[in-house]
Amino acid sequence: MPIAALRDACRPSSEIASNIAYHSRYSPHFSPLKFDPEQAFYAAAESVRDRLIQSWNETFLHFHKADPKQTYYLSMEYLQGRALSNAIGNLGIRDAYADALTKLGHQLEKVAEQEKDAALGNGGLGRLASCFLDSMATLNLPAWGYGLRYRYGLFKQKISKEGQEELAEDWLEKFSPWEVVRHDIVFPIRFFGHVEVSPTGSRKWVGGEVIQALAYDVPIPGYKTKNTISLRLWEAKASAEDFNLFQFNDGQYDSAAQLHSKAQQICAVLYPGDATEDGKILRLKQQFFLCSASLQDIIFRFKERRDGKGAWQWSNFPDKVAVQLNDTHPTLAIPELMRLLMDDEGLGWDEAWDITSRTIAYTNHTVLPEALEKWSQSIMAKLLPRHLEIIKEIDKRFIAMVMSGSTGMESKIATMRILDDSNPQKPVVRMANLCVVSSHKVNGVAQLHSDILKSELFADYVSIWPTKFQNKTNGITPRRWLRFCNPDLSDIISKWLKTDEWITNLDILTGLRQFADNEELHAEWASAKMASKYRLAQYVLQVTGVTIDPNSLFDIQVKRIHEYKRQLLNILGAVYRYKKLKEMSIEERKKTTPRTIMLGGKAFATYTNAKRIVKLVNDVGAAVNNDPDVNSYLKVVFVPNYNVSVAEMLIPGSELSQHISTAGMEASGTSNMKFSLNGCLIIGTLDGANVEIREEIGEENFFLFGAKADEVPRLRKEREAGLFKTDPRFEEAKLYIRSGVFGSYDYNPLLDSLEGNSGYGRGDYFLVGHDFPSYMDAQARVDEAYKDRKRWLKMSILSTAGSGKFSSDRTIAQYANEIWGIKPCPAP
Ligand code: 26V
Repeated sequence: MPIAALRDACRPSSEIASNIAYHSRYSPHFSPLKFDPEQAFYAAAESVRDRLIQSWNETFLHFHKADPKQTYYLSMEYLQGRALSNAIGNLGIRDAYADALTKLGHQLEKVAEQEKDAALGNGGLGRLASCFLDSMATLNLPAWGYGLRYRYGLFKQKISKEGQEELAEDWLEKFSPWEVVRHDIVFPIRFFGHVEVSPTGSRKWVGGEVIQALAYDVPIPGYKTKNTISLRLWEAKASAEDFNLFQFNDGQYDSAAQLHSKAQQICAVLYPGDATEDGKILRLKQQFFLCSASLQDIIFRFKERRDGKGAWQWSNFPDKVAVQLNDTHPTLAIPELMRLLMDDEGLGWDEAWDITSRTIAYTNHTVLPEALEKWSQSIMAKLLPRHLEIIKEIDKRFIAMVMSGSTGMESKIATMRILDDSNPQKPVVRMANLCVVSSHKVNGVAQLHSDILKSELFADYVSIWPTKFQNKTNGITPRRWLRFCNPDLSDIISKWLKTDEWITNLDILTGLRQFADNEELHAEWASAKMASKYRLAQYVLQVTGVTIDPNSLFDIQVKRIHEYKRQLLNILGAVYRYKKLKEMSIEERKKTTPRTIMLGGKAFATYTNAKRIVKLVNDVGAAVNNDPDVNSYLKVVFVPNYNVSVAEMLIPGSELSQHISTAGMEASGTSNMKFSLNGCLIIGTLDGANVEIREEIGEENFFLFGAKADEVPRLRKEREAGLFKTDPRFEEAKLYIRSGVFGSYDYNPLLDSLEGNSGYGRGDYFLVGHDFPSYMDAQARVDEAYKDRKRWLKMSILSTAGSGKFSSDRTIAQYANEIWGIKPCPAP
């Protein structure tokens, strides 16, 4: 826009517009020559940030004075996505900002799109952490998030002829307006070195390299409340004393700044490759960096709040502090808290242990063996010598406890203990075992998953600690995942329920059930869905060049690419559908339900089969979409670079979503909840939270197929014994790909993973072949149901109506009451 208009806006016709204009003049992004959407974004964000900082300071002060018990959520991942729309939505000033930006010649949507996603995470676990922060703030809970400030977020996915390419995602390129650097909050973090024993027998970790952890705070506003909490992200830096000026002046530039470059490596990327020993050390460094910085900060705050309050005791620490470990990545918090209490504060083992185990609780997010962390003892001995000592002592005492005979579990020690020395060449520390032994509560993330933890993974511990294990079914924030991403549907819901209270009390969505057959609602519901489908079609055209038809059924599967999530099942189904369409007459084709199948998700860079799947989806898409015989009945699209913002676009426009993991393998899934909440129907297995979604929305509204979790072990055994009888449709689909219809890339290695009879990772371990026929039958039921528009709309309304349980407000309230023992503390 012209600069003159900016000047006009400064005449305070609206306080917000002039505030934005003010920031635009003083922001580092301002150019006297232009005020483009990008400048408008930074100026608007900074003006919102001012408000956030104010309520944030007030919240902090209130917590400080009220001194309630407080929760600290430790997570290596946060998938915050964009913050502008979320912040103005939560603050209830969205319309005011839209008007103000209009005055300045801009459209809020376009301005908001300028923001880069903060993608400091990988998948569901990271997004869960972000949904939790939103709920903690909204429920006025005294809670903080702690994480790492990665320089580069999760990689940007580019799709080329070769398949997936990974590019560094420079989310900080033009700085993030949402973080506040806290130069006053710095803690030293030690690595390597050795343990010194004093004449009195006390131990101290000394030497090695010391890197500084510097805090960056990101304010997290609650929905329509003053409470604004913190996500504190640590950045690693070396201090000036570590810069060797003498060496530098001598021309030894690299060695002069050695510690600086080591510090930079720590927060460079999320999940650096760990194939090499150096890679493993770097990952462990990251984990320890998060744990040590956060605990030093927590202890500092604990002491600060006790200051001047007369006598206080360390034994009260668990009455003031709850630490939640988001999976095993922050497990080192356990030995680090022990170390800080014993070596720095002078407590004895028993007292330190009592405090630590009453403070820490652990959430398990996966039962996949390859994702259960095991750290080499030799690496730990080098990097964290004192922590390995402490872990060994915890292990020793645990064994003694079990051997005392009172538990009756003596024979199970080998699998239950923390250290695994079974391979003398490579003894390891089992992080999940350390968590279970040291935490006061352990929880899974959906009922089925929690049951599996109790009956399989952690079964032996249950007899020792029957009350330690809990379930906390995951949830999603209804603000971001319905109110803000799907305003049309939200307005319809509020209109029919005659209230917008569902935004903070999602259970009242059940009120929609009484209107499930109402034709007026059907018309409004359908038109909101259609508008979202048009928006999505435009987006797909823009990012892939493929035109899709909003009148076709929009069928979406978006999630990390992994064999257990079975994107292969989806694409084999699409291939079979394609082949059948090709064989049909024109008249027959006209009777089918036209479909647009969309897939998206990132494959871990070193996960070869996952990358092959991405390539296959793209190759199938290229063939199908360019085949004039069938492309008005079927399209297959790979949506590149799936992230939070892309999800916000896809989910409102979805009609069918695939959650089709091998039963027992998906701990919960959370996108299933997002789709369902937005009136999308689910085709899925009885896995993770699908089970509960189906219970809530009604089995007649869920397209179920596939083996059940308790059948899977037997089916695998049968497969290994060569007893599996394949379905001709499954063979046909594989053969069709092998025949080269989808290009010259060699798909044999990928398809071979679905053949044979042996062992983990081979012989169709994920049971794609077994579930294929029932999957195809379920897909046929989908096609039929879609033809009956009334029935489909009813099912869609009932999906939304039954999604109330899956609010992260419910999840967080349960954590607060049943694990953390914290209460709301609303700022006045
Ligand atoms: C991570 C990785 C990373 C390297 C490649 C292999 C692999 C396999 C699994 C994982 C999962 C790590 C934990 C995780 O992200 N779990 C997810 O947590 C979500 C929130 O609870 C839950 O909804 C998902 O079902 C679960 O997979």
